[in-house]
Amino acid sequence: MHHLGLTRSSLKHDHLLQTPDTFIRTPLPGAEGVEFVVHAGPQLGARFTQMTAEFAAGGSLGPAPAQRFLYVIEGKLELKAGSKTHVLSSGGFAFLPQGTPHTVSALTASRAAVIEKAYETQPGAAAPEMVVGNEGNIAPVTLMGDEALRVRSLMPDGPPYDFAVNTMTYDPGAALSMVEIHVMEHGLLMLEGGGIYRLGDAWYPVEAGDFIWMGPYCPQWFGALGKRPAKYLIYKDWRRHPLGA
Ligand code: UGY
Ligand code: MN
Repeated sequence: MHHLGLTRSSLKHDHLLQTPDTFIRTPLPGAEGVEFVVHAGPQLGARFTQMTAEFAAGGSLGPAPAQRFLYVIEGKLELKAGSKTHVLSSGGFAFLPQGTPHTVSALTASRAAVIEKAYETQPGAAAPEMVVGNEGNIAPVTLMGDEALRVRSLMPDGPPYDFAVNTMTYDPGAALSMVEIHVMEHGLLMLEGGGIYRLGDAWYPVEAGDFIWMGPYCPQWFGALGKRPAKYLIYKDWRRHPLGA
């Protein structure tokens, strides 16, 4: 169905809304039995890559070119690193520091968010460590005291780590308390529900399955609509000086 050239997707200088009707799949080197939707990368102006990896059963990722963060949306992935094997199911996540030898293969047909970023070293900071967890075991924290807006931090916070990945869950009607404008960029995958996202000077209806990139200083605000909570996975660069010093 061609919808006469209409789509909710929109590309502006400081943001991208990419809706599933505009996704194009691509293979990537080293991966087998996996199709990728590359949502964000340097070609867009982003300083990280974010993709959705769609695995056939038995499919596997290639080596990571940088730090790698995985979040399982559905299915079951097997992660092998060092002498350990981990099984990640829905809500499972892993952080592999740059250069960590590992393999990721799908035990069943699966979908995962894959975020990769070149590591920015920090003089005096310890090396980052591998993390494996499940979102269901992470205690939520309210945002600015709003009980209707809950944040779960999937990455450790401290000098070794140069990015954050959180989930944010909004009860119906909950909203960010302010329009944010900040130096950090975001990669955002809508996981559940929907609402209205303000990006720059435009307001977009968004729903589960949509991806958003927000460049540095992109004005942003979200309000949840509907009868069930809205939830998204959100990446941001974090804890590094803008001059790279
Ligand atoms: O962490 C954040 O900057 C987050 N509050 N931004 C957002 O939800 N657009
Ligand atoms: Mn933000």
